[in-house]
Amino acid sequence: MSQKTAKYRKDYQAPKFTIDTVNLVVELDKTNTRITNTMKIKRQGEHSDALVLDGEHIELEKVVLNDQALNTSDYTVTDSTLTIEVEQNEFTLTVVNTLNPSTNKALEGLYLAEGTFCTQCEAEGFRRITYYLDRPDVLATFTTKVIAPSADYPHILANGNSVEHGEEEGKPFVTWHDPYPKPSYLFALVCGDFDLLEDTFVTREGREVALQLFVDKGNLDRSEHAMVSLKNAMRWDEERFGLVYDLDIYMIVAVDFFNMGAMENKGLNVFNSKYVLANPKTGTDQDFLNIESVIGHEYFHNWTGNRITCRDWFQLSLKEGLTVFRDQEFSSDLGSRAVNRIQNVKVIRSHQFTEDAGPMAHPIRPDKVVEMNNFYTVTVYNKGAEVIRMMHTLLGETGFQRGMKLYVERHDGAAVTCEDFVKAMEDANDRDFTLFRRWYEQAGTPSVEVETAFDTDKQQLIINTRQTVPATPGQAEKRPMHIPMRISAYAPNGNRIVLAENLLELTEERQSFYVNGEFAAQLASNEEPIVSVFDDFSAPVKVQRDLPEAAMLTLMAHADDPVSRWDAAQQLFTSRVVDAVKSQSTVEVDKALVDACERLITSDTDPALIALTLTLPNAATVGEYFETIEIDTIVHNLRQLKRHLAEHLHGTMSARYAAIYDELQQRDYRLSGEDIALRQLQNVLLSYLTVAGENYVNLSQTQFDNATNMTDRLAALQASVWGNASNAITLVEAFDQQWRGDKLVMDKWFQTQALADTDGTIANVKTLMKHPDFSLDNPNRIYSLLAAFTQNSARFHQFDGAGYALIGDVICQLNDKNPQVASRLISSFMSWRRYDAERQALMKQQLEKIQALPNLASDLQEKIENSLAA
Ligand code: B3K
Ligand code: ZN
Repeated sequence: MSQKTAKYRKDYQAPKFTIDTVNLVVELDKTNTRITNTMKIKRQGEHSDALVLDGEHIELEKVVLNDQALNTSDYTVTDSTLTIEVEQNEFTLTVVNTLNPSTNKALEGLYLAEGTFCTQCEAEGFRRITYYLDRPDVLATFTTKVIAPSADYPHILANGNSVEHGEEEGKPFVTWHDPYPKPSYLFALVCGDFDLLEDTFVTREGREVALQLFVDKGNLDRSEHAMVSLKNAMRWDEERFGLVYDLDIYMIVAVDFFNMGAMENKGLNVFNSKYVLANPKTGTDQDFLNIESVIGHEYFHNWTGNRITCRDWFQLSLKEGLTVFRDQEFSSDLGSRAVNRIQNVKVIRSHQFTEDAGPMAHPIRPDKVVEMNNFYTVTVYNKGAEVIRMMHTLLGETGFQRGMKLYVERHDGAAVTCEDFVKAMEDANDRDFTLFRRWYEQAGTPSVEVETAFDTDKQQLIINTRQTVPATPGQAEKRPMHIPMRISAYAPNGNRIVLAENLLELTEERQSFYVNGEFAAQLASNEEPIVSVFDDFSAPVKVQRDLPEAAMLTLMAHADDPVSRWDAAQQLFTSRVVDAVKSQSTVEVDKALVDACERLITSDTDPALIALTLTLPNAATVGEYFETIEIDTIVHNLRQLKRHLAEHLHGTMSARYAAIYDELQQRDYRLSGEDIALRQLQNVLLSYLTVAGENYVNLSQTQFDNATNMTDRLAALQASVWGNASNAITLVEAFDQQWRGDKLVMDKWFQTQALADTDGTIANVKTLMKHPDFSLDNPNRIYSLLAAFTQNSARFHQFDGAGYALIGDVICQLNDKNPQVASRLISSFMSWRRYDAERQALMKQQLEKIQALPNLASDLQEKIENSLAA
């Protein structure tokens, strides 16, 4: 393949031709699948341009135009296009081509893995199946006849409703028809042998929808939760968004070989089995919650993505930001809103802020793309969801839903832009979002300085703000953003003070706000209010503020908003680590902080919130406070902070741990909010106790041995391994013995060891790559062992460069095999300039080694070029 060149958002042109209907006949064969693709095509507008179809890694056999077979001189084929000079304005074109699904290890297009034929077309995989206008603004009605290789493949699936089935020359076939016009990226077919879980859902209009969940043989006992989640998602979307499912059948297939989490193909979702299969013995509470969230996400795409799709790939956040927002709301309505919000904030701070500060920084609607697969990022997805959430904050639920309704009315069945979404929100609410649009235009994390004062005479709160947006690649100059800032105020004793306004809108670089309130009711004459800003993380910004410790402790204990309470604690921890690193000393804990933690542990606060509050920020989050990331001292001080807290609090911690442990022992495992929260706290306490000293080793041992569920067993293993406890090896071996061969479960075991901070970690990761359950062909194994290792700040960044070399070598091996997975692994090298000179040199060396590969994949090429550019 020739190297790809950059595409720019500004160069968008409407398609020269459209395709109204597609008739596919797919004759599946392990090594030589034949596709006969008949398209009804129409010229768009007045022009005489040739028809240029996309096609890659496929063999052209024949081209037929209006029943007339073409000579090879009538068309031109390159390794990425098929060009045909056509005179007619409306015509039927049939293209016949072949491909080899067995050699497709990139898992893009049509591939065969462990006996299952499967497709993945987003973003540009359909062109690896047949020649086509493979772009999201060409919407066609698909009819797909799939002929299985033999009777060994009883389940033959594609999008829409099945309209015919039978047998041809001993081979079973099924024909599917999808009545909803769709872009090619939503095409799917699956063919294999599965166990099937069936159910039904009755829509609020009274229509019955058949629900089918296909899983690998023998896995029915792990599929219940996915089905329950699907039904919950269907109900929730009706109730909260008024959106109802449209086909008679909804199918989900779980496969073991899949590059990402799942794919929202119309009526036929394909899922990574990790986001379907779990029962209490094999899956953790977090697995169950992830399944609910991903099942919801793909289902919600049926409206936000499929019925209303993207005009071009620069608009990806149109569907992804919005759908992530919707899945976050789904999880929050069904479970704990506070816990969900805090977890989402953590993702932004530890991953998105880093991306925003690095060489691949891009606005949520990028302007320039080489390899589209590189733009399925935390920025497009998670910052994109924050941008939608800010609109929700500015408009309120009623206004936001009014905007949604107008958006759906206007654009159902069309391929549209982020601008169309913002316009619908504006028009439905009579608001002006001119400035707000900068969130779509500007990359980089805004930084907001906040100073507060109290005017005793006027009884008025004064809030001074200054916002800056840093320069990012290709965007030197930035303009101020429209930033919603939620605020609340408290007396020093924690009592809430009623304010005249709780939502301020920042729109200029510097602003002063004067806020009235019922101060006298709460404050003694010598007291000043304590102000909490960015409650509920109301904007994805970094806040700079000098707030006295005493005020932080008040907010930690008393802020109404649970996110702000959690955040105050995080700031207290972070500032200690940052100060220690900056002054080259070792972190200290003082009585005030210890007492605050002690009060929290013994309080009747939601145990999940206690757990989250006690979980220290990770090194990546702390690293964002530095220009040059001094990784050794950050890691060292975080470890010390945890040890100090454990040493001061082990008495309180072990008492609470024992109380929860005993309570949970009394009953069977339940996947209830209450029990999930208790297990979460129990297991965070266990991780502290394990570093408190050898006295507590028996706790992880007992919990591991007696666990009736994976949440407790894995937590015991992790506490022991990550706490470098003396029983770590025993537990690692016991887990291997119990679960070897059960690949999804073994992924947890790989990941736990990849994240261990010991001198032997790198050697161990290399050994684990030879474990019978490991394989470089399977993305899940690579993510659990190797991508996890890149998150191990202490060992990936080990001073001798051994961590870099390990991952660099793997990327080289994956370049030809699976570039999308290789590209994920290289992300951790992107911010090489943020580290010290020695590490910079070592990381750059790996980047240059990879860059020198013959046939460097465009995925890697784009990231390396951006990161090496000045
Ligand atoms: N839309 C897919 C992601 C496709 C990634 C292609 N490299 C899953 C999702 O966001 O729902
Ligand atoms: Zn999505």
